[in-house]
Amino acid sequence: MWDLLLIDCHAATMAADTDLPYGVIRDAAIGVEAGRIAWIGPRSALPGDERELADEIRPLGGAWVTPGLVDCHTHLVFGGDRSGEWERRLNGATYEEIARAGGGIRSTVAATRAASEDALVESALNRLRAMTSLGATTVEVKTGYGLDLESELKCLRAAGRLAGPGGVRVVRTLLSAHAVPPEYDDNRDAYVDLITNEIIPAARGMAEAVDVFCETIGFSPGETRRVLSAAKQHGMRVKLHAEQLTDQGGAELAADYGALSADHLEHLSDDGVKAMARAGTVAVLLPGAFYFLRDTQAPPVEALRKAGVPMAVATDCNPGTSPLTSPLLAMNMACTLFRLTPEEALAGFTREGARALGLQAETGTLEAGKAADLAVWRIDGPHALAYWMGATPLAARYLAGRLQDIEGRA
Ligand code: DI6
Ligand code: FE
Repeated sequence: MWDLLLIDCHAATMAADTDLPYGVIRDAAIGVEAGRIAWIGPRSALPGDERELADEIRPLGGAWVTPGLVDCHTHLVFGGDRSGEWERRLNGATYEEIARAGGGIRSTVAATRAASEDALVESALNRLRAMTSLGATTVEVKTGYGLDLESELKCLRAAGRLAGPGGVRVVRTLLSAHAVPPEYDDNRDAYVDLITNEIIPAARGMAEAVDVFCETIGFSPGETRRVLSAAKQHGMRVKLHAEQLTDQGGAELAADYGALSADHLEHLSDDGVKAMARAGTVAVLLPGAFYFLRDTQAPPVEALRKAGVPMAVATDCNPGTSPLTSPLLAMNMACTLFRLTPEEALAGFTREGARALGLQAETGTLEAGKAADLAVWRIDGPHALAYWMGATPLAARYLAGRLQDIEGRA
């Protein structure tokens, strides 16, 4: 006997092993037991009398059910924000003036260090609730604004505390190699030593993966290798911010290390595409940062598609380059700016987002055996999710079979 049977709905399963667009099942039924999908298929194929199959039957009024959305790249935990700085820039302040006034990423680092763990949880929860009200059930959260041992661990603890009140799965990533903090300005190597010798070992058991901002204004390929090697030594998975502003060969490097994903990729080369295809590294596309920076070089989507590289899409929610909390708007931007199809955009926020986190066996599609992480929508069809800009079509959200308030409070 199942705990719950959802009926009077259509399902976009996003399962990979079907030729049907979106893996659609019209007039579907979904049986849930112990938090997992016990059965999914056409209602007409249910293996018995509905009333004898489940303790509770819930009709969904013709709604569409998709996998709960997976936002696989966010920097959700940080102190302050940079909206004032953004306004000053639009009023004509130069980059130097902003930097001299302590602006930019360093102002977020200062605010994050100064914030209590409770304050970080509270501000991140506000942003998280915007995401969950639009269907997110799994959210990756990176550190990278603490940049010292204590502050990075504080951010990891804060991220871990989002899961319960947010009603989401949280996957934590250590991004201490996001920027060199001011106190190491004259000694970058010592900061990389701190990451490899102290922060990574201390973060073990809290962060699932280690990430590096591999970029001219971030960390060099050589520094990146040092950090990723340390992560591997400690049994952690790796991912990379690669080729966002310039081609550093980061995608090849990510592939060498068997990275879960390489993210951004605006300046990805053909060799980078090939390396990612070979290694099965997911390409995480982040159109929010592309838009907010008014970038003009889009990632090579057609080459990625041809090479069979899985493509995820995420918000990159961060105070500097992507103050974006809407998975649906990110999908829309992936279609308009990067020319993804609406189906690829939804796959990018479900199946491939889960793959980018190593969670493909657990969530990201509607298939028997996976967690019953579901988003229920009032829409004409799954293509409509990437269509509206600013719509709020979510009707309900389930995490491991449990109905969540759509603001994310359990
Ligand atoms: N890529 C970016 O664009 C930023 N971080 C990253 O890895 C910028 C983050 C910030 O300015 O706060
Ligand atoms: Fe990022």
